[in-house]
Amino acid sequence: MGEMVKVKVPDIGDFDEVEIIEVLVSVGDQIAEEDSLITVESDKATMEIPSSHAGTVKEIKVKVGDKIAEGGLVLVLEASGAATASEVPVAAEAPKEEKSEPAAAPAEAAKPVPAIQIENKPSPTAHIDPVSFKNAHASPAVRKFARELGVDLSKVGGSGRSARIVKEDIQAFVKKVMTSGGASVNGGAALGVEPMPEIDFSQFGEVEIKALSKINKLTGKFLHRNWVTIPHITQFDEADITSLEAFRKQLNKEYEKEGVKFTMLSFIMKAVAAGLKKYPRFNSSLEPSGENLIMKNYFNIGVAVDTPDGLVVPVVRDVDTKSIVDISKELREISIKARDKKLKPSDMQGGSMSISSLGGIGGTKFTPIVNAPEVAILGVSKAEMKPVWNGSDFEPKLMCPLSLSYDHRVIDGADGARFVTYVSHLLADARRLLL
Ligand code: CAO
Repeated sequence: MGEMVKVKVPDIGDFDEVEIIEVLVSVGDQIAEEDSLITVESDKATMEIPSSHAGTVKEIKVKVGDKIAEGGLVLVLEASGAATASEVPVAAEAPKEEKSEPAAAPAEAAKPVPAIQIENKPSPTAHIDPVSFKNAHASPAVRKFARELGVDLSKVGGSGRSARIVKEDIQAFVKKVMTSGGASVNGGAALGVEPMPEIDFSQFGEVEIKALSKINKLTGKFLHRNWVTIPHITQFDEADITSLEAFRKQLNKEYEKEGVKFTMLSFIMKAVAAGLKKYPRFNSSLEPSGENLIMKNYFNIGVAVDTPDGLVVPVVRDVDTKSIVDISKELREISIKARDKKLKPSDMQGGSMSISSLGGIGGTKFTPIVNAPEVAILGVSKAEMKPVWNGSDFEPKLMCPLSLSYDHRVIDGADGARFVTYVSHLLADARRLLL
């Protein structure tokens, strides 16, 4: 029979007392030297305390939730091999890396430190449920490996004996997460939610695999990022464009010979530029640090254009200084360029805010996704004649649905409502666009 060894907590640096968040071994376990025994947590870090001896665990003297300090008894071990001491603090010797440290800081090098510091807070593995992690069937070394990689053991299938999780299972799990699209398609793992299952749809009927276009893939990535990282609010309104529509039709007749076609969008672009002047926060970008807003003094409007290859958003510059005639001409040019795939990357940069108009297609309302780094986008749907109460009668009015989505980190709800109301107000009487 081997010698009984009392395994105690070593010097754990500057911490008086730390909480045990995990007991990694059970009575009867055969453990090797350096296997982790418990995980402790201070307010700064979590650490695993390894064993200084190989042997069989005979008695565990601690449980999860206990507070423990240097010298506290962790367990009793029946040592195998050449252990002779009867009371050995674990890791009482400086870890190997410290021995090879240059002598520049001798005081530090001589001081025993926790053997493994696995993560500083905030922890990337914060979503790991400690109970299911503890209950997972895996050795201390495998647990340690999983913790280092931030893998939740409860999500890993075990291929070892009695479904024990082995190191290769964790490697395969990580590989699967990394190759299954990470944050793009199945961002589940990145978001800490279940990944999308891989389904063989051919079991339900005939299918065809069609590759996404380059534009589809690019816009998909950006839209996904914007959707998950920007707290969106969408504010709806309806603009009375009855008189504007009459004016537009009249202009179209007048400019027919010159080949200029006015669409509602040109007027809406002008109204949005005026809205940006009145409410400058809509013409800003949030610094990635989240510390500052970059306020812009230019008024460039991005326009979502539907092309056979997917959605692109060219930018019309200086809309505030351009006439409706010029905006209409430019809108036509960029739509043609977009559909002919002639847009340069610079044609799609530098927007203040974007407009997505589905008015020529149909639908009553929709919630557009903010085109970051912009902070707002206006969706326009198909105008319809509606009976509108004027105080004494219902009047037929051509009402155009507007959907303003904005980044709630930058824009408050009240300003969202003010902005869209202001745009509606301008569109209700186009003369105001001249002001
Ligand atoms: N209400 C009623 N009719 C409208 C309208 C509205 N809000 N907006 C446009 N129309 C009418 C136009 O006046 C035009 O009719 P006429 O020929 O009788 O004048 C017709 O619909 C077609 O307009 P259009 O869509 O070709 O032109 P546009 O200037 O309104 O829009 C463009 C140009 C490039 C924005 C548009 O062609 C387009 O690509 N839209 C799709 C944008 C998109 O996909 N957005 C989704 C992004 S989010 O996934």
